Amino acid sequence: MNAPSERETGVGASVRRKEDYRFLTGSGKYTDDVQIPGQTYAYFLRSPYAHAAIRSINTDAAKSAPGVIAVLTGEDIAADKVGGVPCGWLITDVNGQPMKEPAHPALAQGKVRYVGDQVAIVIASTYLQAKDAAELIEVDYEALPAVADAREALKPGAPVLHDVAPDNKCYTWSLGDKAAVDAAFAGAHHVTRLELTNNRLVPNAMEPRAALAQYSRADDSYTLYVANQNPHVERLLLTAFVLGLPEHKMRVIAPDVGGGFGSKIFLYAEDVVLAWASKKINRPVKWTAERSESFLTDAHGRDHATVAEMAVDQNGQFLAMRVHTVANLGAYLSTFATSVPTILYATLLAGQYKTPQIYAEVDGVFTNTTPVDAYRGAGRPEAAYVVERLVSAVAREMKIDDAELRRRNFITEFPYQTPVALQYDTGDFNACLDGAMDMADVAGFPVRREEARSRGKLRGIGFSTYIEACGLAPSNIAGMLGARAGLYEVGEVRVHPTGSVTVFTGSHSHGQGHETTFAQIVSARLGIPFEQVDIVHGDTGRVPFGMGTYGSRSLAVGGSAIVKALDKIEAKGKQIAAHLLEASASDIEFKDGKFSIAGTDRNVPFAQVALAAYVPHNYPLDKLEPGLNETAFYDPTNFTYPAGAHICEVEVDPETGAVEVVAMTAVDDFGKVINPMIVEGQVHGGLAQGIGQALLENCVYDRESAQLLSGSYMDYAMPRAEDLPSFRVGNRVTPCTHNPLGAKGCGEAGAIGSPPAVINAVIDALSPLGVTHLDMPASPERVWKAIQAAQQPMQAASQPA
Ligand code: MCN
Repeated sequence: MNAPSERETGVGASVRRKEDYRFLTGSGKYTDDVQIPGQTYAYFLRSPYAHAAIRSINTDAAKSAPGVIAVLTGEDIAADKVGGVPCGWLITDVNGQPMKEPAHPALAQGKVRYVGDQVAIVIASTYLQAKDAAELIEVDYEALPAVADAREALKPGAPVLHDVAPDNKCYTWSLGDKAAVDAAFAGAHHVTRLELTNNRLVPNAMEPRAALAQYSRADDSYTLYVANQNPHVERLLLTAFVLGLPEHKMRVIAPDVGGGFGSKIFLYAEDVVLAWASKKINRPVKWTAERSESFLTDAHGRDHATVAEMAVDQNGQFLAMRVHTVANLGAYLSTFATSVPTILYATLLAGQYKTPQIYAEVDGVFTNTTPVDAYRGAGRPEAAYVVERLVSAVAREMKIDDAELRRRNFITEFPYQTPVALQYDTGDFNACLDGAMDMADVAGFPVRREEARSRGKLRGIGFSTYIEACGLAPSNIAGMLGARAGLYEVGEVRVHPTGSVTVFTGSHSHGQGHETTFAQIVSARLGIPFEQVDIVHGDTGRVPFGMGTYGSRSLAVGGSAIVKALDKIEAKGKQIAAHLLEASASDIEFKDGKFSIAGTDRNVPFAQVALAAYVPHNYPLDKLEPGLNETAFYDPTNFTYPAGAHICEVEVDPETGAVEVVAMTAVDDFGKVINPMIVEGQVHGGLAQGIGQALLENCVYDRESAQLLSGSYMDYAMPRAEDLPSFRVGNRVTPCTHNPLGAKGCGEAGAIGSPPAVINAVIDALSPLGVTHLDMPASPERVWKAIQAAQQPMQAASQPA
């Protein structure tokens, strides 16, 4: 393949991902690929009970099993005073008190609280030796009653997980003016009320979690290779908050990471145990999760039970919205668990609409289930689902066209201050809806519906006009809302003497193509070939302190930090060029890779300026330091607000309840786009996950025993290619007003906008049969039962008395 021309690699070009060569040829280097001489292997013994007291643990037989180097338990880790796994976001309860924050020991101490809780680590020369030896550990459990459902856990007499939270409540949190909302409801023409479940999901990254910890006695330091989305935060939590070490004594490397979807943002108990154990045995220790361990222990997503109401006037204008959500947090607080159903959820309940008053109340609840935390979209899919299901239900009940009702209520002027804290900077919601309706040929739908009917199929159409907040930052606002970390990003641009460039970014790419898109930005700005730019990420030993990747922040925040560093490179370059050209720096222009004196053809190319900076023979040393290497930290003033219109068409087989997505259209506004092909890929992936949530995926616990029933791909249905149509994807652009790229995030939008579009379409298909409500996933069984239940009253009514 010929090298692409410069024009084809600029900002806005669909450049093929440079990282794909190594991924597609099997040359990627993932944590499990790292081999360190003398490395040992760990197996975690996990609780088979959802809730039990540990009476005793006997490890004698395991310790003398072949190949075993150590067997360590909660007692050992407590004796070494290793701290518990911390939570990174403090939520303040409605009563003004801090949330309940129970200890989360990295190895269970006295009690286990979910199936999969770590009880012991066995370290041996091989993984199979460790696994075999674990079978010899005798744990005397006293089984306790367990609870998996968050609403059940709130009932009096429910099993109690933590002494500090006797009602199993971590917090009750609220946002908005309750009295004003109640008053608006009292005077409303119509109220629509829905009870919604947002199903629990398992993240299912392609690469399971893995970590390899190495302690060096030589300088009392640690190296941790870990499949993680934000290595600096992992290091900060692990050193300062858990192990009590100075940060510089640990290097965290997150090499190639095979997908995360949020589940690898967090500091996990396994990482703590491995780092601690590597010092204890003075050998490197490696652990890679088996897929069944991933099901049990990767932080799950969603799991909300919500009652949502919308008050409207006679014209369908929204007057107020009232939402109560019970959010399942699982057995312990994962790193960002507390922020997901609060700050990242209720602040998005305005959606794209001018609803003047909104009140939301959220109970965060402990249950005997795997901890729940951010999963692609984190809070925003839950909000979009509530808002968009509610809006379509209002349209149905008021007999107003779905699109028309949305348009009547769209926000059209910006900036717009919502009643739930956020200020949207820009957007054009009508433009996205127009685009999506054209692309989806909404006008032709009645004909398609009739044609489907002639084949015995019920065809439905569903809308979702979502908005989300991403580019997670700014630090001061996040701090006010309880974040225990900053949310800026860092970029270092290191120009080499010959003019090629290495960029060090605090963002982490685990499938998003940063090595390509960030290189596009740098090569376009410096006017150097795309191939002369390399992007480095994921190593605290090489990259300045950054905040990692989640909340679709990498381009808007991390990319902007790189732009700020490039600004400094250009400014310094101009001074060097002015010296070389014997001109004033204020007369120097930088364009197409050349510094020139304005209005003349006298210029020096970028590479010559770089060389002068490193070989400063002819250089203004009295005024300027040598070298061309600049770092910028960028903390934005607002979130970015991607928004769009998703339209889904389904066909339902009324005999079997099977739902087929026959068309899926997404027209989104991500501001300025760097690489349309990568963005389209991100949308495709998000849509697949959103459709998966709407129709297939469901994480199910047994109500009595709190055993995970959907613990493998035999029971947990992942979407496959045959479940998905060919997506129709378009975009509209309103540039973000406050970052230098004008870009908004795109990484989660597909998963946020699509689930309500799919369910609205299924309900639309079934509405002639009298079905008005369905929960996700709309599995054939559920749909069939809903059809039967809706038809029974009709049949009963037609029976003679
Ligand atoms: N981009 C662009 N123009 C825009 C917006 C983005 O060209 N206007 C490009 C970016 O430069 C980047 C990609 O699109 O290459 C995604 O950018 P962004 O929206 O900033 O999202 P992040 O890079 O921060 O990725 C995080 C986001 C999240 S939160 C989840 S969850 C998710 C997702 O990305 N997890 C993923 N997409 C994923 N894709 C893969 N393959 N694997 C995951 O784990």
